[in-house]
Amino acid sequence: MNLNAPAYVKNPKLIAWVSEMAALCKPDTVYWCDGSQEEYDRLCQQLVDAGTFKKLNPAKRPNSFLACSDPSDVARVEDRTYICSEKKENAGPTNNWMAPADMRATLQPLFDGCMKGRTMYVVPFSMGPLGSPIAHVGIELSDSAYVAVNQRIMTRMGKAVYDVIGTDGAFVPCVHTVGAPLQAGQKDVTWPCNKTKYIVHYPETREIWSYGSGYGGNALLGKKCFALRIASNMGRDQGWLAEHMLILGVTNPQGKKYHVAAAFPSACGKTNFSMLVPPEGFAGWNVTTIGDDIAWIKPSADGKLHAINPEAGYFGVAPGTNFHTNPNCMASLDKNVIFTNVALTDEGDVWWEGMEKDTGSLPDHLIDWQGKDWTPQIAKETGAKAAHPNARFTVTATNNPALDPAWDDAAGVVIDAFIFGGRRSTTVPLVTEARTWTEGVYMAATMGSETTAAAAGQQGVVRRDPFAMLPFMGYNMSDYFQHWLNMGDKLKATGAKLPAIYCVNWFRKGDDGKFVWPGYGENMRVLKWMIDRIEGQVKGKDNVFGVSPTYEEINWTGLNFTAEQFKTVTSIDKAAWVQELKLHEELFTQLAYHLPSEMTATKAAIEQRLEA
Ligand code: SAT
Ligand code: MN
Repeated sequence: MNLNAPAYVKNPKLIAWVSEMAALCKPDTVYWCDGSQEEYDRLCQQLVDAGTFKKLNPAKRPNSFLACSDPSDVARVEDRTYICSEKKENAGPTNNWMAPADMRATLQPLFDGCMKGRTMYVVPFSMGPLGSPIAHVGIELSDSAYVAVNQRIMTRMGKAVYDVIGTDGAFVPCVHTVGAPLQAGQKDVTWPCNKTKYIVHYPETREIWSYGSGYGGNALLGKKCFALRIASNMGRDQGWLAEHMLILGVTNPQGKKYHVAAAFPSACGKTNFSMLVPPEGFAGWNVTTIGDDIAWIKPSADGKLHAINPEAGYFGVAPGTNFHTNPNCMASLDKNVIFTNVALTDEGDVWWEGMEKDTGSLPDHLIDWQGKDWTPQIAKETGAKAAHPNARFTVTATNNPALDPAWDDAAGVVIDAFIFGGRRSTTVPLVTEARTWTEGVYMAATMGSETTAAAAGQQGVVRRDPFAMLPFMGYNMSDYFQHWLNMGDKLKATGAKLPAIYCVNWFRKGDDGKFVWPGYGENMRVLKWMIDRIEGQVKGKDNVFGVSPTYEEINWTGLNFTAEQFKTVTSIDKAAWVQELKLHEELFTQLAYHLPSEMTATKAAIEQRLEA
């Protein structure tokens, strides 16, 4: 078939690969995306004509669209996600694995003719600033125009990527299909997908193959598939870190700036934290966003960790976002947004649960994410949600009023502290600082969290989610712990001061079942305590597993939060911790292969302190 490759594509390996994939997938045509605004507008119009997009009222939400997915295709599918390393032990016990040859044999018939009746979009993208020494490029082949336009927002997408690749530069090949070929004359559906799904990674050959889903991390392959699962393998081999972390800048009233990278599981408020607006009592403090989801972090020779956000946009959870929880995000969503699975108002605007907090009331009528009528009465009777709990917005970072001036800096920003946080209604205190790098790695490794709607399956059950990387780890989890320990040793050897490591939990609940900590902007109070610790201005007090603040060490100006409430969110219940350590033990049993001895030694030390 005619590839129609533009003259500026000069890499023979790339052209040969596209040719091979076109021969396999058998699309009607191949279209090479150039990343221009004209192209974006044209593809969006095409999606409107196909019924996949609804154009929102331009007076309310200029140049914005709503897509509603098939109800069976609304989140990442962890049980269909595979790490196909040559050896099973290299995928480790936390990943699904199949031998690469077996997986290739499984996928071959599925991909054969999978794009019939459709266009294959060739989507060139850079994860990170174009040409940055920390960045890497990929090419995604997809039969979804929805993917092409989302990738233009989420990545640096366009023909400039071919200058980086040149005639012989490396790129990560990513193939994606919705798995819904069209027979001649067959009418398309608005959200094509397939019941059968495979999200497959070959770490040795650095390839990604995705079949059957058009949604989020299953389909926008630069995100979790490349920037975390494949990149974690690159990072291990090349001595850097690919992490499920937001990156923020925080400047104090004297103008001194710090950079913090923070890991939380999906849908636990990374976007909110990265765009935090300091509350009353923090005049002169400023928080700026470098990234909201993923960090690539490379050490320099002088022992500093330089971090970039490999993405160029936010694919954030809409429900719960409002002017109280995240005013900067609400401002970002004013224009040029793609919404997926939120509700449509009678005025042609969007709505999701949580917006009633801004307006004081629920809308009288909506079309919900499944195209059904929604009224407060229907919601009351049936519990129907107007927006799917994992409904998302896709928006460019440059829409964010709190965007850090260095967000696109090729050199990245220097990290002063790491934060690890889970969603736990009990047991884990508001904030603790690790006394050593090893203790910090232990805290991150044993993190637990209640599951959210970001993944298909049951919600609200506590599972171990080491480093918030459980669904995103591209190799054996214990080898990853070792990689972190090695990184610490390497930094120490330069004589540099290591970043501090903190463990946080915004989600403790009281006896009434309500969150005790107000969260959102008030998290600034905890952030300030961390900075005070870095500056040696507060002492904290020793704990069974780290150092925690005293009530007096936190700035409470503008917030009525009593010492009693503080105790509720910071207390360590010995009996609960005995149980918690049993869960750590279970995790370590599961991860026994290559588990660093530092992990069991740190656990023993905690047990001793608990007994004392
Ligand atoms: O669907 S995504 O993987 O892109 C979002 C998330 O789970 O964090
Ligand atoms: Mn995420």
